[in-house]
Amino acid sequence: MSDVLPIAEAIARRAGAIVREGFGHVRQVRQKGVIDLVTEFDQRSEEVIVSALQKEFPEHAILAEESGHHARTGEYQWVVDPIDGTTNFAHGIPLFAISLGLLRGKVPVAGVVYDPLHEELFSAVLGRGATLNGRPIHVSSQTHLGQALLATGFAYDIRTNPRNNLAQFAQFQLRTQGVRRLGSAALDCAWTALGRVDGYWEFGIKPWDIAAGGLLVREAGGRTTSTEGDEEFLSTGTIVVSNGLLHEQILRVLREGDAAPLPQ
Ligand code: LIP
Repeated sequence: MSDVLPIAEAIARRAGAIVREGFGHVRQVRQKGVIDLVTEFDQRSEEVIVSALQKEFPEHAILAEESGHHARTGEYQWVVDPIDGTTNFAHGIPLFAISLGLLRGKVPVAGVVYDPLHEELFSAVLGRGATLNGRPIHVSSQTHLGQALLATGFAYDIRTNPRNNLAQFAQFQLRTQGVRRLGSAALDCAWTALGRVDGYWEFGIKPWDIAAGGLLVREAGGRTTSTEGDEEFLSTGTIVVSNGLLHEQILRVLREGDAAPLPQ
């Protein structure tokens, strides 16, 4: 599996070069939904990634955000977000990433999250640790939720879905050092793996947003589950990643809401 990673990293860098050049020069923004956007650079990035993966790994299936499922019969599937943080990218906010995750069945076994503006390439292979630009990374050592910095996001159906994360956002704001909304799930996970933030949670999230990032956190010594605490997180549409030390405290706030204890 470790021979897959350099190829995935090179593909992410090629797509990242296109996205980096397009930043600040978006000319085509299409509404995919009431909030959800796609630009010409999402499309171009995905075309480069999908064609390169099909050339390098013809027997692997691909699930890509913009072009959907490219079926194959084997056990391996790539899960691709050509720009995670499209809203940021379209508005000129410099926080977005390319995310490539490789699944064996339902289990993430390799992942790359690349922030092309800041030249930060996060990588991981199952059982072999996580790196940033080739150097090993590790989650934070924070044990107290009241002193933790978390991240979260809001799904595109926030205006109609009663489970829109606004109550949870308030509950965590009262119980932590703060909650950041970066606008990129892949970077929320990568920054947790690096220890920049201590944890992240989200509802209504897609596999292509979190497949690579969920593995990064596990391989950096943290924990990745659904918001119910299930290890098999990808099929649930929810995620909690943390440094592991805070995980049960985060799950408790999600479970108990306003009844969860406030920091002393
Ligand atoms: C985004 C995620 C973000 C989430 C947004 C959206 P996209 O992905 O990275 O965390 O809150 O709703 O799903 O659409 O920019 O690839």
